[in-house]
Amino acid sequence: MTTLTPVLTDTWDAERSWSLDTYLAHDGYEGLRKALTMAPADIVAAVKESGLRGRGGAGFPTGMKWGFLPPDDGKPRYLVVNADESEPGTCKDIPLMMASPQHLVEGVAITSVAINCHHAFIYVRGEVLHVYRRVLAAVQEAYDAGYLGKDILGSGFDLDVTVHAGAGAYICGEETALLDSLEGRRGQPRLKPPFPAVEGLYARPTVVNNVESIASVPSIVRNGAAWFASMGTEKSQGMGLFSLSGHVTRPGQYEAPLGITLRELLDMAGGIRAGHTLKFWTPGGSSTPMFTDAHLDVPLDYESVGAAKSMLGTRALQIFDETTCVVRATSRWMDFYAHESCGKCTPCREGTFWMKQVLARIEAGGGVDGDLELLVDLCDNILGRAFCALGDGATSPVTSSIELFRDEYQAHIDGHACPFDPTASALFA
Ligand code: L3W
Repeated sequence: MTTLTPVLTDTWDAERSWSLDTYLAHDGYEGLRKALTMAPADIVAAVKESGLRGRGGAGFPTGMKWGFLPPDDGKPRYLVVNADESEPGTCKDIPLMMASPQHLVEGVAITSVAINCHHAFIYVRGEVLHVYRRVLAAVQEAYDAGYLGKDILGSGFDLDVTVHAGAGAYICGEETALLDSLEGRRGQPRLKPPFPAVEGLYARPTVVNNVESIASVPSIVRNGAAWFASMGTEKSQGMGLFSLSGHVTRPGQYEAPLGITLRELLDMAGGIRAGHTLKFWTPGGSSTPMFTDAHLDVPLDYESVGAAKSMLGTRALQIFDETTCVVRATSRWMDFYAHESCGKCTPCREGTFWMKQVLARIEAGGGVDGDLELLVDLCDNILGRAFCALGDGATSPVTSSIELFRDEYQAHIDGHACPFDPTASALFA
């Protein structure tokens, strides 16, 4: 693990980095102590001023989201942490929760004080049993030490935290599907508005935030909004976890200020695997349009990546060298989207299934003239017409790969076979 801004990753290399003792030795819970002396509105104001934007993909301003809660009517309001990390390539929240779960638990406590919530939930992806156990243990340690439960740190503030394991569905990372799942129903997205901030869990005002967003809160309260805002760029402030995977010498999580470039990250990660060259990469997971070596110097902040016609997303940088067949990669991603489509809306349910079939036949050498136009047409009929972001996201690898590598698709169709040696890439079985 390499870091330019050791905040979220400050203890990752320490012995028993996940323990409360290690966390306390690194200023752990100083943020909560400070928060308990502050007016809740001042905590919200500090997070707004810091510029922290949602780290789960959309980049929505965190403090503004908290500010959307209606005035407190004395009835329950909830904090729900979206820990259902499952976007292909996205691997930051699970390592964070494994290496330093107390960052998250302290963030949950501070956020709960800020929004006057007395019952918070952490919704963890169900297949990853070890992370569920790790977070459960961290919450128990915090209860035992008086950071959670009744009268935390003698402040008179009560907070219970429930750790909930999902059942393993990508759709449950969509915030309203997550809420349905948490309520015990089949996870499918709800119509928005109302947004969860107004009507969320059990139809009560609810803040839903990503793990990394909440884990960033203690450092903001401890060090001040100006400190956080001094990192990153003017509109994309602070630091974040960048996950490098694929054909890179040292894959893993790299903590760095927003605005760093892939070229700089590759320097830290030992470059593309020896003897090979960069072909394409995703800036923020498979749902973000892909980039090529022409984008090595694009600053990885929300604005610059957007201006380059992609999205920063979850900063999941999946790196592919020249041995990788882009049709094969896109086809594997589509297998995922078709499998994970919840089926609620027709464009996504039918469109992903149809695209999976067309991509599979092109990959297998059975593509026909007109298939590329058909794929683009399918994307046009999903984008902006699906019920939630999953459908839109599924179109990104298709449209961007056809735009950037049309000749490669055509070579599959004309040659009636894939021109690549699948064993050379070794990434997609
Ligand atoms: C109150 C308003 N709240 C917006 C809230 C809203 C949500 C947040 C962002 O998609 C993206 C997606 C994936 N009053 C509000 C309001 N809000 N207006 O702000 O909302 P939105 O709709 O922009 O985004 P979203 O539905 O949260 C998330 C992309 O992330 N993504 C997905 C990653 C997947 C994972 C994973 O594996 N867990 O992170 C990657 O790029 O495509 O664009 O809270 O309620 N007026």
